[in-house]
Amino acid sequence: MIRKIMEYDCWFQCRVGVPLAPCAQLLSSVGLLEQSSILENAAAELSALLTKNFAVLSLRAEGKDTGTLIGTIPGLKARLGLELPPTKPDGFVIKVSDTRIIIAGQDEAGALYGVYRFFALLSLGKISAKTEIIDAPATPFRSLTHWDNISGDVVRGYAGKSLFYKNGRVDYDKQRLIDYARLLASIGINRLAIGGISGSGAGQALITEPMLPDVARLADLFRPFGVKLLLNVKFSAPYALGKLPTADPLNPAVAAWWKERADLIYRYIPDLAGFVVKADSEMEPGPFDYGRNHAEGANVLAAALAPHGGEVVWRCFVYNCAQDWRDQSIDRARSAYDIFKSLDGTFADNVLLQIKSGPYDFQVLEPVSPLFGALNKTRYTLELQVTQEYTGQQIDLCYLPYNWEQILGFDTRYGPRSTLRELLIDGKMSGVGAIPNVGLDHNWTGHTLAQANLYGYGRLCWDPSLSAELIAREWSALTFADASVADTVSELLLRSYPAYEKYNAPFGVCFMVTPAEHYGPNIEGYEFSPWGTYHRADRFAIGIDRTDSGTGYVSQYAPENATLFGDPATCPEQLILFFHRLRYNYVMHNGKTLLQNIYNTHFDGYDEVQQMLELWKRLKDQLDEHTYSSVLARFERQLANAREWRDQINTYFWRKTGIADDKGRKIYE
Ligand code: GCV
Repeated sequence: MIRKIMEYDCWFQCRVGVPLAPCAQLLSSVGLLEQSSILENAAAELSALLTKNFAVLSLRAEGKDTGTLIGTIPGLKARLGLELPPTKPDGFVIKVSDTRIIIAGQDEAGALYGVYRFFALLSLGKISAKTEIIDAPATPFRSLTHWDNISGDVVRGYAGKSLFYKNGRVDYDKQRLIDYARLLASIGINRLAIGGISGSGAGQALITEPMLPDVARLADLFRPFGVKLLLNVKFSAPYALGKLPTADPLNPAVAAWWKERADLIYRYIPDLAGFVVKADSEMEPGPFDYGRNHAEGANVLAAALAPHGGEVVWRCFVYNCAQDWRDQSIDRARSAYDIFKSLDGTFADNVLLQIKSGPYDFQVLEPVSPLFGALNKTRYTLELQVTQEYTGQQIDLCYLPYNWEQILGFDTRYGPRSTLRELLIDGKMSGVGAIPNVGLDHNWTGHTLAQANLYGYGRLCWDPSLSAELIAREWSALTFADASVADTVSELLLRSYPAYEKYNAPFGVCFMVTPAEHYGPNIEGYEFSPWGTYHRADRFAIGIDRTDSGTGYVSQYAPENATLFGDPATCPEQLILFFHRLRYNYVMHNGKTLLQNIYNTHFDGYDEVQQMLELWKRLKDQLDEHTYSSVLARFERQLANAREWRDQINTYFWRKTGIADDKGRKIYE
């Protein structure tokens, strides 16, 4: 039987046919003894989902202790004397017995997360008569930052227009946003930043009175789902909006302006989570404009938010984007560490530094930023990119949790338990933020299989020890009811990142992508430009020497890592060109030269995509026509893209070196 995928419903597909026993009877009423908007929503969500997806009539029973009982652990103890094991904030307990199913949160949000987890497990056929689960998120801050402009365009968006704005106004489909809130809550996301991030399209208008009522309505919409809003604000607001002559953070009038503005905003949105700021980056204004440092910049906003319990998410993506490419003494990769490390301990307690995963910019193969683990007295978060800017723009299949698993596994070597995963779990890192991949496309993400990236992001924020494979299997099974289809889809997901790595810029050299647009190859597109991302290939060699005889970047890592990366013999080869300038005849671990490895990976990458496409074609008779053909069309475009990468890269190096492929495969002149 072909079951049609409702692409709009993402991981909430119809499950009619999945046996509800042993608890079918208990699901027919959903009891709630406590009152709060989140708990009421949790109960409403469960009954609605059961009715819609399992076709069982599940009635809400407010004020009653019936079949499936939803509540908080303290509330259930007070009302019914139930002793449930305590868990962490946002955590939950699920307990199935003969007479009752209990879904109890440590707090209200925890109950909601418990409901969605219960529903997912029920959909997967994993709830039994004895199920007992205690679960809690690793970290309290699990956020998404929208880069949507108020014009309705989405910066680096590949799934249609903005969910929030149209033509310079807050303008949205309310049901769509409720459905979005459900998706977010179901994977544990609890912060959502809105307002554009860069340039004139930024939504700084959102913090002005004509628009604050609109923002308040958005906050109302997300609140029952446990999602608090953050606002992207511009450092220049005091003069851009406030008619002050300056935004100097040490000027008392500027501090007073931010305080007044925060007071105003909180009158509309009392539970606003805070601000997100991109300063001194890519032409954005910032404290450097006044000779101030980034702690001075962040702290003035933090002081304004502190009385309201708000936080400042201050991005560490700060670098010189007006670099002279001739000048080899500047290394953009050094920037975040150079600027922020020495400020450790000078940020206010309600500042969270948000550090991009790598020192450059979400490249396919890029080392983890040396700033992780290096800050001891400052709260910080990891920044990832779910939207596929450099990873195929939701045309190419590229399953990002594969890469995030490696990032989380990176050992900073600062003391015991020093992988990013452990830093997060132990609370030394304060959370995770990312740029989402959604828009108004009916399937949310352009490429239907890119829904797995959004799902995987939330699941990893919740539990960073989950494997990419487990998440792929879980998402596939939730989305594709047929087990053999789900298996094939998981396989495709898991093969996709390594394939993408192979046909993209080789061995961590980064930026060989079409400038500005960032899709498809342009080998020298960034070479003679001000952006600071060069590979400096010549006839003999390629890459940047970032050892101490070069830019010294490698010494920003803890000594063990500096030693590891600093020697080509021990440096992970996937990243070797990020750290070293190597001659083409450099012999790699497999006994082949660097050049031959570049040729091989590019031929292989294309072949991989061809095989993935063939694998997808095998699903033709098991999928509905729309899902099948829309994904097929993307695979066909991906194959064309992989071919372009393969041929442009291989031809480029063949022309530079005049050294042929040892297998004699076709390389164009
Ligand atoms: C919104 C990259 C993107 C920019 C983005 C920037 C950022 O440079 O290309 O579009 O700006 O990252 O993270 O702020």
